[in-house]
Amino acid sequence: MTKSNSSETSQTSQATATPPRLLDGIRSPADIKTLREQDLPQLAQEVRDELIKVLSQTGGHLGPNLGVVELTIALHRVFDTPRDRFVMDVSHQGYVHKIFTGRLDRFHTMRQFGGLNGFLLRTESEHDCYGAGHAGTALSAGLGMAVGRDLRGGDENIVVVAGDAAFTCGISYEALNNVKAHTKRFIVVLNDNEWSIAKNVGAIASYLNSIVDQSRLLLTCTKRRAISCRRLPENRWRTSRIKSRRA
Ligand SMILES: Cc1ncc(C[n+]2csc(CCOP(=O)(O)OP(=O)(O)O)c2C)c(N)n1
Repeated sequence: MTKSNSSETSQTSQATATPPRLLDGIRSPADIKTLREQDLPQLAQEVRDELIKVLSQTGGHLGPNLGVVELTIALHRVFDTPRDRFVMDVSHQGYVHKIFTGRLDRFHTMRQFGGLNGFLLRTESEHDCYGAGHAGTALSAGLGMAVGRDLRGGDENIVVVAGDAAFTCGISYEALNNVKAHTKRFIVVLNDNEWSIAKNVGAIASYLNSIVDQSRLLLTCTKRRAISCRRLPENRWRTSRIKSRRA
């Protein structure tokens, strides 16, 4: 090969070389915090690509994890596991959390013999504070952790992530009913993607849809000040209550 040929080849290979992934630089949640905000969409896309690439080989909970990519990035930017605790309902949506907590290099072993577990698992990582598998347990488990923290005088955050189907489980209501009486610091993220194993049905699902739709409308109203928020039935009700209290 002549000198000019070899330099052409190296230029071509430089042009076609894949740029390094941001994802490969994420060894722990601390690395997510160092990224610039404008790089986060790229990170999210790389995570989605990784999920699709691996899960198309191993099987696993693809949809629930594709649905929490941005949410998991946000949680790890704001909170500090393992000090703070993420309690994910069912925990089938914990794959992105696994990827961000030092398990990317083993991600291809997901649900294989001797490989990563398809759910969060306390023996797998210090970042997994609770392993589930059953739906509906996260709020109760998280509340127990919050009460324990308060008794100990701790200040870590307990963050429960529960789907809209998890919210239809009886023990979720038992926990919600007890939160106010037992702790003042309890963070619950309702991940309402309108899906359970199939499309979610029932009164709770319709109610959640209606409050999400209302808050979207309210946001639109707030943005476009020209539209009067008083058009919202809920708001009209509130306004009339306020008026009657003032009268
Ligand atoms: C007690 C119990 N019943 C049923 C299941 C099967 N199951 C696994 S995931 C899931 C739906 C979870 O939906 P949702 O809470 O909305 O979370 P998403 O998958 O949408 O993130 C169900 C019913 C289970 N794990 N545990």
